[in-house]
Amino acid sequence: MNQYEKLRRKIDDRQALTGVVGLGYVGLPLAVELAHAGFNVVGIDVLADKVDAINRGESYVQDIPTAVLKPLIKAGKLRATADFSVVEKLDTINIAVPTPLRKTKDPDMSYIVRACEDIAKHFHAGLLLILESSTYPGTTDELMLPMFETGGLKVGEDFFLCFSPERVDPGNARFQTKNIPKVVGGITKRCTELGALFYGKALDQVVPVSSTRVAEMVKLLENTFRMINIGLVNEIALMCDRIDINVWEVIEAAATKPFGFMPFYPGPGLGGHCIPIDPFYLSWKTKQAGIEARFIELAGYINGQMPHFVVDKVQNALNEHSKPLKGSKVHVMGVAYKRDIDDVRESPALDIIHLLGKRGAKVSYSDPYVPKLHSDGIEMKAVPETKASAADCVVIVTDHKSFNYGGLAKSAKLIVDTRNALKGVTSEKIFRL
Ligand code: SAJ
Repeated sequence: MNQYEKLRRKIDDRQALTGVVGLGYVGLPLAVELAHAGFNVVGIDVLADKVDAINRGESYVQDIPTAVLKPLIKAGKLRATADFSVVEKLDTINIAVPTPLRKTKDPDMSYIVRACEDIAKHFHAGLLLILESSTYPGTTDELMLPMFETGGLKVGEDFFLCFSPERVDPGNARFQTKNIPKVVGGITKRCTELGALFYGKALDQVVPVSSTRVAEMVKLLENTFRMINIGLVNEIALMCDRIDINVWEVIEAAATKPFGFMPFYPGPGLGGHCIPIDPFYLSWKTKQAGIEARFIELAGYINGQMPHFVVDKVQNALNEHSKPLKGSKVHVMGVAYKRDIDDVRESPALDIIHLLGKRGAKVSYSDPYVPKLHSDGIEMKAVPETKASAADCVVIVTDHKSFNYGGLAKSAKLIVDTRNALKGVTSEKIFRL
């Protein structure tokens, strides 16, 4: 029996010992689904505190309650380690490590390279290896394949290599790892077959594609689509502001079109660990191939201008009340990159706070999900939202559902609303995007 047939059987019988490298908001939910499907799963992470928390059955990922994790740990279906030598016993490995951007907007491949180097030390025939981290097309075949096709091992015969984009949307109550269709593409047909068989054992729907590059590109199209449409609607907001049209009313009416339109909403800028990042993995790669990704660059520019636009709005609102921004108290409502989560990565609130400070404003913030802000040189503690009424101007940056918008509309002296959180409330003191 060859490696393909052996591994096919192990996966089919769920006897394959499964590894997940990177136990974050992607890796841990995947590990849990694989364990629920009956695989024996070993989570591998370089951070000891994550490994220890998981082995205590304590979840640190929003979408995986401890009540779901603990029984799997108790039953021995899932365990975590920082020791990569476990790879010698594994039959399958999913890699879900970060792929951030460097300050120069170039891909930071260091996490993928380190994970692959750690795996390569214990690599062996018979392994199915699947990269899930969002990255540029060509990563799997150009960067990973040569690291594993060594010592006579042949991909598609002795081991199997795939790419499968993660589509986790933290906090999404409707779509979680199990019911989000899973795209997977292999270096060879047999790689794709084994990847599809593997995911099919744990997830509701698998979408095999013809190659790793197609699978890599699928993810980038999905997130570039969002980033560019957000850039478009932000530009529409700048236009509407200039010709005094309520952009929110325009979008709401346009969204009644039952086909051929998808609403996006203007905002204070583009935050998060996917949308502002992934498109620049694509433009970095295509630039090497001699193609300028002009839409991505333009949308990146427009989205990047929104924090400046918001601070100008604050300055103009204060001006209407004969107050200079310099020396005024400005209170920021919400600093997470989007509503009802605690993640501040790439949050436009950070840029807005920086810009306000640079122009001499005295800045405070409230965010029930972010008690302390310790990022990008900002060291602040959240204050209760009731303090907003003491500010000369309040700026709603993240429209958490839990904020008391009615109370704010009554008590605040001035409000700049970047999210239409005060939809339908008319008042001289409210300035909208
Ligand atoms: N944003 C706008 N206007 C919009 C939509 C978003 O300004 O109309 C801003 C948000 O405030 C945020 C940023 O863009 O700062 C990104 O928001 P997002 O809704 O795209 O949320 P993310 O970053 O959590 O994106 C994730 C992505 N999921 C994956 O990459 C697996 C994305 O593909 C999902 O479509 C998105 O969640 C989602 O739909 O919630």
